Parts: sequence; C-alpha cells; structure tokens
Amino acid sequence: MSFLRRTYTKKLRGVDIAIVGIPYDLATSDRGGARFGPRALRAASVKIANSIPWPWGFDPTEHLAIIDYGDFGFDFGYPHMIPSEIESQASKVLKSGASMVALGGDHFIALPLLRAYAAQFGKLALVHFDAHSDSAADTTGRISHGTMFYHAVKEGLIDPAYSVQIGIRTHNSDPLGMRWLTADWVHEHSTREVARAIQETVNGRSAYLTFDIDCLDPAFAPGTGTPVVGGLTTAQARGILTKLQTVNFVGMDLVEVSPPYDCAEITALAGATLILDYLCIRASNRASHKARV
Ligand SMILES: [Mn+2]
Repeated sequence: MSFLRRTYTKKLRGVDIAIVGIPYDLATSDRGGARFGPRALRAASVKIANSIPWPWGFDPTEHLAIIDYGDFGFDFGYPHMIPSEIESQASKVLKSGASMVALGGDHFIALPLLRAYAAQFGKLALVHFDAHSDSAADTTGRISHGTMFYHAVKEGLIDPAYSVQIGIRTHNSDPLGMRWLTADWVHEHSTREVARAIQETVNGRSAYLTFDIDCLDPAFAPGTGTPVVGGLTTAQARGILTKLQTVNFVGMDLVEVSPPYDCAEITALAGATLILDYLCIRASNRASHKARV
C-alpha cells in the first residue's frame, strides 16, 4: 500500500511532494531492519489517511499534490555505489521541481540526500531530531550512520551556524558549531520554547528536516536500531513540529524505523504521524504564501 493512500507513480509533472522509500540499512552499527522501514511507515500511514489531522484541522493532500514515488532501487552487490545512486535518484526528483519526503532506511541516507538538496538549493540549515549527533569525525569516508553530518558540514552542504540538533543524549566532544537542544533541555522547557529556539537558529534560512525516530524515547519508539533511554515523547515531538509552521523547509527524511524490533506498530505509527505533521507544515506554508500574494 502507498503512503497515505497516495497514487503510486513515477510521473513528477505538477507534483509538490514525492514520498520516496529508501530501503537501505547497511550503515547501521547495531540492530538492522531499517530496510523494512518504508513498508512499515506506509502501512501505518493508512491508519491516519483520509482524515483531518489533529490539531491542524485540514487535510494536507487537499492543498499539495503528494504522490508515492515508490522505492529507490540500488544494487546491494555494489555497496560502495549506493550513496551515489541515492544521490542521483534524489536529484532527478528534485530537478522536476518536486520536493521529497524520504522514508528510511538507516540515517546514512541523509548524506546523499543532502548532497542532492544542496546542489538544488545551496547550503541549508539542518533541523535534526536524534538521540545522537551523527557527526563523529571521519576522514576516511566510511559509510556509517554516525558520521553523515560531519561530512555534511565539511562538504558545505549545511551551515552549522544555522543548524540545530534536538533530543541529543549521547556525547560528542565537537558539535562542529551546530546548536544542541539536548533531551534534558527539551524536558525542562515547553514545546513552544523549543520551537522558538529552533526558529531562532534557522533564522529564515531554507531548512532540511531530518528526523531519526530514536530521538523519541524507546517507550515511544522501541522499533529502532540504536535506542537510548531518556528521549522525547511522541507528544513532545509533535508539539514542537506543529509550532514550526514558519520554517521554510525544502525537504524531509524520517529514518531508523526498524519493524523487527517494533511492537503494535508503535514506532511506525509515530513516524507516519510525524511525517503527516511535516506535510501539514508544508501545506500551511503554501496557504500563507498564497494569502500574501
Ligand atoms: Mn541518527
């Protein structure tokens, strides 16, 4: 089944947002299974399709042309080729004028995606929800789900001065200039204060949203590869996202949903709902833009 019961098609003419699956999990350091994330997110999304999402009060599919592009294809027998294959397939979608929501897959996919987005939009602000900073230093080009944002900074894909990582609760001695709103800080502040801090950091720049489901506490997202206790509740994450309507997002991924470790589709439903919130942000952006014109 497709995401939110959208039409499955490779035709991109007139499309605002293409949902793409990237079933890749060879970069994980612990539990695998995120290659099954796209199908789990699609299945869970059916539960929230064709209804008016709370608290938004409108159906984003009535304001945006959203399709399900299916999954990117690549050959697991040539693992070193996969990053460039993801990048080129993403570039093809972006060049059509459509934006994307990528269904992971492990978090590594964000790096080739950011290469494609930066080629299209220039250096971006990163809004990154995660238990980990994923910016460990790496000078040898390992394909890892723990080093993408180190490379994204060094390659000039993202501007660390306008980038923010939310929900962090593991150590990294060098955040590379990105702002950290740690999980502890989030727990001590309201979702409104967290959203304000994100908006202040992004400061009107075009932004990319990357959401690692392990930002959520394992109680709310057990089905993931590298869970860390002490994370956000689903309600906190939604409370923050629903207050980011004024951020100019150009794309999103939601990664690290690993269905073999999930139970009762808790994790997949959380992920699908967070994506629906993103689609509502994009729809309300468009509505406000139309109103200004
Ligand atoms: Mn991550």
